[in-house]
Amino acid sequence: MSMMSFEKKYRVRGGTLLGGDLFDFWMGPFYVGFFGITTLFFAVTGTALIFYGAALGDTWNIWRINIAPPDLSYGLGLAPLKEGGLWQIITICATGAFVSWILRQVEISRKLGMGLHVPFAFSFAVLAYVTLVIIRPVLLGAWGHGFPYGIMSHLDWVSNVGYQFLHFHYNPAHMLAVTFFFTTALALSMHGSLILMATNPRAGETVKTGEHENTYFRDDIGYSIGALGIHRLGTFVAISAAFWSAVCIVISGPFWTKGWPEWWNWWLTLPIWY
Ligand code: 07D
Repeated sequence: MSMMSFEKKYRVRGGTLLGGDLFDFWMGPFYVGFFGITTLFFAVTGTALIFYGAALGDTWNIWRINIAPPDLSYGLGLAPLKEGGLWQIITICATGAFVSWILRQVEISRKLGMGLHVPFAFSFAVLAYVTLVIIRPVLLGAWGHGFPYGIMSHLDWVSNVGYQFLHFHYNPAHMLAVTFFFTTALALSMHGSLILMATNPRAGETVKTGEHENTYFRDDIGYSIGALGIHRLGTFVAISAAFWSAVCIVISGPFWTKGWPEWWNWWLTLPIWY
């Protein structure tokens, strides 16, 4: 089926979660939808507020622009715009845009009669963000625990929070998250290069098939996970990276207040040593 006739077949109304036929149309290649509109609203409002916040600051140096959360003394209350209130509204806008984007992905999947794998996977990235700016600050009792919006300032935040726990590399969930991030990069580079070497041959050579791909990996490492398997593995390792990232930061403070190296003392106190 050519792309055009396929599009005609699937570009029909229905499958929406909210709003019925409202905004149930396409603009060029883009599906609009109710949640496309809400995404646009939140993204434009949030971006405008970031510019406003930057204008209030003392620099237009892209690296140094900073929109900070309220002081800890505001607790979980609302702060004046110029004292963290902007950060609070930008956080609402960012969360609104990310959640709208997930729901738009759900609607597109439903229209196409496909599974919800993409929105499910993207939800884990959003979970990591929401954990940083909503869940953990709420558990700690102050919006001031969220990270500031700025390139250098958020890096400073990561460093400061890391050293509050003495040595963040000893956080077991951070270890898992980092390992899953690295494994994701390894798996994607192996998969991407395999597909390129099979399907994008030198001029004059034929495109190879799955047989070649499987045989390559059986010859190379003794095992081929297969065409479906590599995508299952990729989804698993990528989702796990974001999931353990969310865990590593939500436990830092709300559930563990000492240095992370100390957490490992359970190993030294195991009964097998006595
Ligand atoms: C949060 C993004 C979601 C994306 C979305 C969609 C936009 C932009 C704009 C809102 C999760 C699009 C987004 C369009 C939004 C606006 C304005 C993804 C998110 C929704 N660390 N560490 C991590 C490593 C050290 C520390 C995660 C490595 C030190 C702290 C990851 C090393 C110390 C925190 C990671 C290392 C330390 C982290 C981040 C190496 C400091 C976190 C990735 C090699 C001294 C953070 C949930 C992530 C976290 C986090 C990796 C070192 C501290 C696993 C490889 C030892 C305090 N570190 N780290 O989760 O877990 O992205 O966040 O040394 O809070 Mg670490």
